[in-house]
Amino acid sequence: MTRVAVVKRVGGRAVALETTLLVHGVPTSESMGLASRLCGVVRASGADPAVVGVVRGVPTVGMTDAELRSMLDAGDVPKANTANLGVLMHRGLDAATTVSATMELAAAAAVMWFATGGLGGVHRGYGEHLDVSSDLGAFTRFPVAVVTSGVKSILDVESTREALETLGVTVVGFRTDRFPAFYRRSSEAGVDARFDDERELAAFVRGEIARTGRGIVVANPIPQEHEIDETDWGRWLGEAEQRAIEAGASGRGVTPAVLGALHEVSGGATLRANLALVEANARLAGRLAVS
Ligand code: PSU
Ligand code: MN
Repeated sequence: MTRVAVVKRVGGRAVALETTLLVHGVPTSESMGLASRLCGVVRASGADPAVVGVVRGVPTVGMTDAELRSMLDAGDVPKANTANLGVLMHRGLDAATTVSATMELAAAAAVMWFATGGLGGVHRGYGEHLDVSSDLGAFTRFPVAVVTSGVKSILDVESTREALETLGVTVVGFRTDRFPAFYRRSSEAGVDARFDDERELAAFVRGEIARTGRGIVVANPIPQEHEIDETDWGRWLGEAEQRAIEAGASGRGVTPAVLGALHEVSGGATLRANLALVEANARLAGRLAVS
C-alpha cells in the first residue's frame, strides 16, 4: 500500500515518464529535447504526459519544464529508487527517479501507465557481489503497467526474466513472443502472453491491475529499423564494460557508467536507438492509456 503524498499535476489519461532516464540515461545535452519529444508523443496519442521526480524534497507527478531544467542545471542529481527515495525527500533534495521509484509515485497519484526505455534487472556481475535492481520487486507492490523494450543487454537478460518469473510478475509482449533485449528485438527468453491488438491489451492490463493490485511489464520491442546489429552490439558491449570497470563504477553508478561508455564506443548509435525506442514506448503507452 502506498502512502506517499505527491504533488500531482496531470489529467485523467496520464502516462508517467521517469527522470533517471532523462538525467542519467542520456547525455545532458539530449535531456530536455527527449523530454519534450516524449511529452509530445504522449499528447499526440490523446493522453497526458507526467514527468516524475523529486523537486526539493517534494515527490512530483507532472514536473514542469522549469523544474526539469533546474534539476539538469544542478548537476550531480541523486538517483532515487524505492530504497533511498524517502531519505532524499526527507532531506529536501532534488532526485531523479528510477523505474521503481517512479512506479511508487505514479501509484500514489493513481497513474497506472508508465513508459520507459529499459527496466533495471540482474547485472552480469562486474564485481563479486549480487546486483539486482529494485525495479523488479517494485512490480509486486505498485499497480502500474510499464511499457518497456525489455532489459538492456548490459544486464543478464535471461536471468532478469527468470527473476521476474520468481517474483510472479506478469510479462506480456506487444506483437512479440520473445522478451526483448532493448537494442535487440528478442532474446532467449519468452513472455507470458502475446497480444497483437492494442484494445485487447489495454483491457487485459486494466483488468489484471484491478484484480491483483500489482504491476505488469508490457514488452514492446525496438522498432525494426532501429535494431542494432548483433555483432556490433557484442563488440561495443565488451568495450563499454571494460571502461566502466576501469572507471571503478559500482552500485547505483554501474548502469549510468556502462550506458555512457556505450554511447561513446558506438559513436552515438546506441544513443540513437535508445531515443527511438523510448519514443515508441511513450507512443504505445499513450495509445493504451486512451484505449
Ligand atoms: N535502462 C536504460 N536506461 C536507463 C535505465 C535503465 O536503458 O536510464 C535506468 C532506469 O531508471 C532504471 C535504472 O530504473 O536505470 C536502473 O538502475 P539500477 O540498475 O541502479 O537499479
Ligand atoms: Mn544495482
